[in-house]
Amino acid sequence: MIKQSELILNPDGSVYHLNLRPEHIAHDIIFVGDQNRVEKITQFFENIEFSTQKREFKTQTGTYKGKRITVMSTGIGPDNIDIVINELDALVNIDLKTRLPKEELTSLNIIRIGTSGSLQADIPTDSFVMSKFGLGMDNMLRSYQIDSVSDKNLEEAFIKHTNWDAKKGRPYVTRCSEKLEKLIESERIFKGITATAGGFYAPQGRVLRLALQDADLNSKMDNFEFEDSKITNLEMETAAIYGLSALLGHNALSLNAIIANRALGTFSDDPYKAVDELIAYTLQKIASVK
Ligand code: R1P
Repeated sequence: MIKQSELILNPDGSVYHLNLRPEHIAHDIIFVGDQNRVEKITQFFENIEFSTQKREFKTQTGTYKGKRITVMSTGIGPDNIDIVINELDALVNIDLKTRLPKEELTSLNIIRIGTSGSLQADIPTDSFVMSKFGLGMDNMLRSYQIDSVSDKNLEEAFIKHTNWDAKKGRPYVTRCSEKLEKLIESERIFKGITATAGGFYAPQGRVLRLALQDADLNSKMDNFEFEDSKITNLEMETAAIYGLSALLGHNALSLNAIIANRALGTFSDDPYKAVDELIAYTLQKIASVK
């Protein structure tokens, strides 16, 4: 039995941070970072059956073209992803009354629609990127036993190429769900490795008043290549989502609208438009599976 202190439930039986009970979520889930983006997606739904918010975790469940979908904001960063994916998994794979893992497990389909900066000059602003791999530089996943889901060869190649300082912990690499990759891919979507940072400024090479541990890291990332895959973009959630989903048996895919090009130093003239287009594209693909 999982102790009360380990799986914390609210008085109404909902999971601690997400404020959700099992009946509140669909098995197809869209993650966004920003809570204000939840309704940008659910505005297209025929109906919304459930809505709640606690802290940055806003959830709405409804129906789009006959398909039940949950849209949820995760806030920023891998630490939030640890909370969101564990609590979602508890909703489907732990009996909250007996506090025991279920014998029959459910796999959720989780698709992140995010915004991100491109590291490659030839991946322009307003394009879409699908993360085939998530390369975690954040260490969150390292608290779990990850050997079964991490790509050691890619990890090693990245560590060697960047001369990665071991004091920052060992980067980890996990792959997207092949099932969702096939469902969503098309010619208009760039594919590659998404690097996930545990912060926004120095962890992504930004300097305001503090010097970087490795000022050349972003340019080393730009020219890293592994079996035809390059690091396309840098954000703060994908590797954590892929790693925890793979460990718990869920299918995950991360899509990003590119709103900045870090290689060229440019920013989209209309970042909202790119995100709206990616939302429309993703919804249509999810609804196509009956
Ligand atoms: C940082 O500004 C946030 O924006 C990006 C990063 O991953 C981070 O969460 O993604 P979202 O727009 O999806 O939040």
